[in-house]
Amino acid sequence: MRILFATSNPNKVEEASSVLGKSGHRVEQLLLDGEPPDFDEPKELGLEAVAVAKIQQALGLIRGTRLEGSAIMVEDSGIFLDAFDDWPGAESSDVEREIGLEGVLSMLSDGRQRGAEYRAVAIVSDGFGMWVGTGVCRGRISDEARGDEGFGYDPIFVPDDGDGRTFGEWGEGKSSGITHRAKAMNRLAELLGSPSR
Ligand code: ITT
Repeated sequence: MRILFATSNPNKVEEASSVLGKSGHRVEQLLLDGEPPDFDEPKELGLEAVAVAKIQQALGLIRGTRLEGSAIMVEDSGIFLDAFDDWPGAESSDVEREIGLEGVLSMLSDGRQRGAEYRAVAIVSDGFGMWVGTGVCRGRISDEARGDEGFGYDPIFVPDDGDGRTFGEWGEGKSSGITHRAKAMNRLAELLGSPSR
């Protein structure tokens, strides 16, 4: 199935394409007039509500165009810190922009617990059916930023299923199937079944 991914983040497209490609699906970034769509995101309501808002807006934007009826995908994700009661969650990109990774590290510097997890909620819809896949990648926040692969919080996130390196140091780790996004995409692949529909 051809799936148009409504996201502004090329890293997400690459990961989704690699996972869903194994099940025969083709993932392309949804561009309207050459640009990824911009969504209103009710971040205070959490990842799932944001993902639902994004898919509704994306389907609305393609209604009446030649893309109507296409399979559209959206995904919302974030990092959840144990020490701060699952903050920043859906606000992860804002926090990253506002205080940076050094800001996050300094908030944890007074001996607070360093457990954390990435979570993702992905939705595919063709305007009739709707399929939802979720995934969690458990880990901890490193003492310092290490590596420059990946994006976002990867230089300070050490996955439990890895070898002690951050995702920033261990780029292949992002394609090993252990990430929140890979798990959400694999679940979607199960739900979507064979690509012949
Ligand atoms: P779209 O909304 O356009 O899809 P985005 O990057 O803004 O792209 P989100 O709103 O879902 O995506 O925000 C996700 C943020 O969570 C992202 O900017 C990072 O700060 C963090 N994040 C999520 N998944 C991540 C990953 O795999 N590696 C590193 N940081 C991640």
